[in-house]
Amino acid sequence: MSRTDNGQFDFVVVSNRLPVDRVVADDGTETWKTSPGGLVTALEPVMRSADGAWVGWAGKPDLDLEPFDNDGITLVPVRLSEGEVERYYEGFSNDTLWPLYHDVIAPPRYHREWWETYVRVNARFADVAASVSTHGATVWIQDYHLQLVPRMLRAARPDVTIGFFNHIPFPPYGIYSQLPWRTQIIDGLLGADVIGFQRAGDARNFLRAVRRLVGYQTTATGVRIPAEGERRERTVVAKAYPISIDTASFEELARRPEIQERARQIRRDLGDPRTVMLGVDRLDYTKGIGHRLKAFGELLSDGAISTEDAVLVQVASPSRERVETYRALRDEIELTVGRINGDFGSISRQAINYLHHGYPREEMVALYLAADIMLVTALRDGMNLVAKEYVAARYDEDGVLVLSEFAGAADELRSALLVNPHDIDGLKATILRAMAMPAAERRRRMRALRRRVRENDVQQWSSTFLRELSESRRSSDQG
Ligand code: GDG
Repeated sequence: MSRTDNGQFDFVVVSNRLPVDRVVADDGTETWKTSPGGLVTALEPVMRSADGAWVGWAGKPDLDLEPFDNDGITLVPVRLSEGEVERYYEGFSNDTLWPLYHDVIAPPRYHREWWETYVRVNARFADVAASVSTHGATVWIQDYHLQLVPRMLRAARPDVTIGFFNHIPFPPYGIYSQLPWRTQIIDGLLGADVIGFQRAGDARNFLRAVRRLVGYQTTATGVRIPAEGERRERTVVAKAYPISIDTASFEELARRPEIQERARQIRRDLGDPRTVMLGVDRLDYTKGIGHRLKAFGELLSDGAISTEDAVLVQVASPSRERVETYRALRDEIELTVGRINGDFGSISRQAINYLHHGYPREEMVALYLAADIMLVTALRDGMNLVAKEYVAARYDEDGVLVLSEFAGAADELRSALLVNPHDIDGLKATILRAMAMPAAERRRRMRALRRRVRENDVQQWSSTFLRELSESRRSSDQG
């Protein structure tokens, strides 16, 4: 695969955000820094060998930018105005689709103007993707912001092979059917050749919505779209491709002596309690941070644990702060943390170390190493990469992962202590069980978990998806 002279590429990734952040130096010069996400790590090797391009928004409104090169990858910016960011991104993506797809934990808001902007912006992404794709190119579209792009792109460019991956859950039909534009979204997605989901249950929910809304025949792993006019019958694959992390790089960081020293320092700074518990999440209502705090606070007030036994470190990285629901969540969480620390903390020791910051990955790994118990209590989560990162960092085969059954990761990480975070008594009992777990059981469980994250890392994920994408195209060309 190669790049042609007219700015077209054989492999094109399309996502809401480009995988870079703009950095403005003290002297005012602007540069771009690669944002260290798993997706970039997964796709970087493919991008380089294929000389691919990445289409997305640069993160600032009203920026007119030409395509540019960053670390050997061509980035193709899509311009969004201030109003489009408000309606398409903060509105329809993060205040309609996000809560709807996460079991309506927060109420989704339905606004026609948001939808209209979502359609317009999706059309712009599809236009840009079409203009940078060579004849017969492979285009991989990412996530819920861009669900209409597959159909729009297929209409403009029937020659390209189109993959779509949904990073968040796909909700049960009873919930999905609330969406006033439910049929348009299904039609949009069905423009793809392969639609990937995190869990088998998400794919099943999608297939049911297809049957109910457009009446096409489905199989266990796909949809048969009947011939119509000029158009031949074709099959769309819809199944689970659970995403993962760059396992080796987390383990490599964890083995560095300076990071291990930092982990020991963290424990000393916390006052060397017997048990350090850790939560790491974007500050999002889907992550169950409030449920975790409630369980921890009750264990302290019951006298089942004391701050001598256990402290909780909660990293809550800032997220979507312009959306009202997120501002309200921050207030609620910080009120709860303040109450618990006020009731149970002392001058020398706080019950909860609450950190509303983003940290470098090195610090995250030091935290993972410092934590005896990792608490992942999401109320609904596509996958939850934090759970996998904790496991990848624990090359010492110690540490206990408490994992919500509502996170996609629970399908794979069966040797974690699985919990229903709504069951506060159950969560409390599981935390106590984790605290008391004998070393041999911790090791047995952690070994099984580590086997899983080594077998299915993010390179494995992307190569499986892309292989099935090229096979699906080949079989529909022959069909
Ligand atoms: C969506 C889906 C799905 C967080 N704080 C810091 C930091 N992080 C990193 C974590 C992890 C990532 O961000 C978060 O990934 P999650 O999977 O936990 O959650 P979402 O952001 O909601 O991601 C999710 C994912 O897409 C992939 O498909 O698993 O279900 O919701 O990598 O480590 N990283 C650093 N500093 C921080 O403060 N460096």
